[in-house]
Formats: sequence, structure tokens, C-alpha cells
Amino acid sequence: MKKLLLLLLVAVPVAAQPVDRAAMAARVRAEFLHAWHGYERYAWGHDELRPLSKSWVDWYGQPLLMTPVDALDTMLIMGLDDEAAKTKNFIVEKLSFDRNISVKNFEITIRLLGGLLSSYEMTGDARLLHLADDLGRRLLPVFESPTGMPYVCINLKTGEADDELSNPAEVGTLILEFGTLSRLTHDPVYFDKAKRALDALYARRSKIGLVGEEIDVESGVWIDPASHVGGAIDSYYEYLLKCSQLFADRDCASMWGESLRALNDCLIDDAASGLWYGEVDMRTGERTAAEFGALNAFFPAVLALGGDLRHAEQLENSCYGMWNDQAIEPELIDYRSMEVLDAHYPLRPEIIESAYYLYHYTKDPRYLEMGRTFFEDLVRYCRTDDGYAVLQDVITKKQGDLMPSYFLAETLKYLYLLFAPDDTVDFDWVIFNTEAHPLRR
Ligand code: DMJ
Repeated sequence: MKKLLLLLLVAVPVAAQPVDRAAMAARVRAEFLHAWHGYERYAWGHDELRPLSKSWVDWYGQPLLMTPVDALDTMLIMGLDDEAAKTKNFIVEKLSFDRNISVKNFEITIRLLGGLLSSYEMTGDARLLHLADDLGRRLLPVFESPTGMPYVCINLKTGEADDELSNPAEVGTLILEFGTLSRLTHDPVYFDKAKRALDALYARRSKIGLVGEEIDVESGVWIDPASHVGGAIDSYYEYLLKCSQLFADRDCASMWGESLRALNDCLIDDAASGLWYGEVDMRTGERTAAEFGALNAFFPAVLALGGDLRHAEQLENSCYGMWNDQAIEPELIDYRSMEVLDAHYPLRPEIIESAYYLYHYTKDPRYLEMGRTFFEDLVRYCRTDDGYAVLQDVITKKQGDLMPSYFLAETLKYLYLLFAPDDTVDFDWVIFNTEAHPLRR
């Protein structure tokens, strides 16, 4: 009998405990509050919390309230009404874009413009739309390049745009926010400028339908031909698909369809460690690297949203392997050797976002289990007494002194939505921008 019991123990894999969604959602919400309270205590009125030194950082030397604006719609979604009311009042009283600073158009658009627009749509507070419109006006001169593709930086006060060396992500990740601003203000100028930039970029794709990693927005010449779905390119593809859905835009639908065909033809790499989307030369399709990282892990979500569940599930499985290898995902690996090439973990959300999308479409409890793993590892390695910290090294788990605003906008929001009741956000009626701000269809 004893022998039989032993045999059974060896042969039958221990089934994972089913995930108690309500309990997990409550835990994520509590951790959001923990992180938010750290920000409130040590960084209130500034851009981001430095959780180890218990201080703060302003990206441009003057505060643009990155964390409050990024976090506000997460509070609304989590039903944190008191925190949301206090934060909203603070934003409308204190946030001013009348500042003589040169900012990154991409970051300001996805975090601040996106955050203001989604919070406006959720609360109906016209002061938030007014702020968004003011910001949008100040950003517009960024498109005044010979090609119509935006410069990288823009001075919020003088409108002076600079830095012509850009990339597909920074050129092509604007249309959801600018288009929504047009819809809400009835001024087409925002949508038109962002669409023209997207068209100009797409027109410069290679003969095999791919884009590279760096482009000169004045000459329209590619500087770096590396083609992949990682940083510097990633959300360009995301916005082609989402633009087609948010605005029922046929051009974007066709650009997305053509691009996906090229990605599937040229990038898919079936390795021993799983299916990946690797890196090739945009001109020849020749493989140049077997690299994949935390940023690339947004792609299963986009594939799922586009209807390709088969590749989405396979890729998310590979990503999960990447996470589990070090019990937290590195910024970059070689997926053939699984060697860590960049050991940072800056509290990124993408792999969690993909689990959320895949659970929505499949209802497969595997994705809840993945979410639980992500959450437990985050708490174990990234939690500090006063917030959450990036990891300098996923191997040693040494923490770094920053809590990026997207941790509250995205990482914890997607974790929460994965476990919260399915109707917490009406998935079919919103499109999340790349910073997880839901915009109404
Ligand atoms: C966020 O600001 C956005 O998700 C962006 O698209 C990529 N980088 C961070 C999160 O990793």
C-alpha cells in the first residue's frame, strides 16, 4: 500500500491550485494601494517615485505628474473612489503644460495625453479634456518635418521640434490618442497629422513589407535595417491594428493585414525553446539575431486581438518560459541558448497584458495561473517597504531605485483585470492604448 502511494505521488503531477479570481483581484488592488501610498508619501506632485532612496524624480526637471495621470484610470477601474477624486482634483489644479522644456513626444502622448483622455471619458470632467486639448495643441508642431513624420522631441512652450533620428514606434504610436482627441474636440487636425505620419512610415516599408529600427524623419531614409517586434518598433504594429478597430479605418486595416503577413513570413522562428518572432534584415529577410525580450511580449496580445489565437498562444507560452527561466523576465534573451543578454526588469507589463487578452478570448485557466505566477514573483522580488522597485538584475534580483509610472498604469491594471469580474471593463467597447489607457470605441 505504501509502495502504491509512493508510485502515485511520483506518477501524478501535482495539480496547481485553482486560482481564486476574487481573492487575487483583492490582493492586486491592495498592492496597487501599497505602491500608490509610497508615491503619495515620498513623491507627491512629482513624476515618479524612487522607492529605495524614498525620493522622487522629475523627467525634465519640472513635474508633469506622470504617475498621477498614468494611475488615475486604474484607480477608477479598481473602484478606489477617494484616491481617484483626490488625484483628479490635484491634476486639474496643478498640471500645467506651459513649460519651457523639450519633451519626448511619444512618451508624453502615450502616458499623459492617453491618461487624460481615458480619465475624461470615464469621469466626464471637462477640465481633463481641456488639459488634453492644450497638450495636443502644444505637441502639433512636432509633425512639421519634410516627410510629415514627427521629430522625437518638442518644446512645450516654444513649439520647437528637434531630433530627426526616430523609429517606427515613436512615429507610429500616436494615432489612438490624437484621433480620440479629434473625435472629442471635433477638430480633425490631430487625427490627420498622426495619420499622415503613419502613412509616410508605411510607404517606406521594404519590398518584403518590413520596417527597420531607426529612420531619419527629414530624409525618410532608414538608418538601421533591423526588423523585429521589439523596442523601437513594437507599438507601431499595435497601433495599425488598433487604429483599424477604434476608428473603423480601412487604410489601417489593410496596413495591418499586409504587415502581419510580412511578419509571419519573415520573423517567425520555431526554436527548441518554442515559437518566437525573431530579428531579420528588413531588406532581405535574412536572419540577424535570435533576440527576444520583455517588450516583445506585447505581441501575443496584438495577435489575439487580430484574431490569430494559434500564434498568440504559442508565443505567450514561449514568453512564459522566458519569465520562468529566471523567475522574472529579463529585458533581452537569446532564445536559442536562453542566455540572458540584458538582465534588467523595469517592472514591465507586456507579458501580463498578453495573458489578460488570451484569458479574455480563451477562458483557459492556464492564463490565470500565469497571472498568479507573475504576481507572486513581483511581490517576492520587486516589493519594497514603500512601493515597488525595478530590478537591476533578474539573476541576482538586485533592486534599482525607480517605480516607473507605467507600473500603476499598466502592470497592475492588467493584473487586476485578469482576475476581476469579466465586465469590469467592457473589453469589446474599448481599445487600450499602448500605456493601457482604455479609449472608447
Ligand atoms: C510603456 O510605456 C508602454 O507600454 C510602451 O509601449 C512600452 N514601454 C512601457 C512599458 O514597458
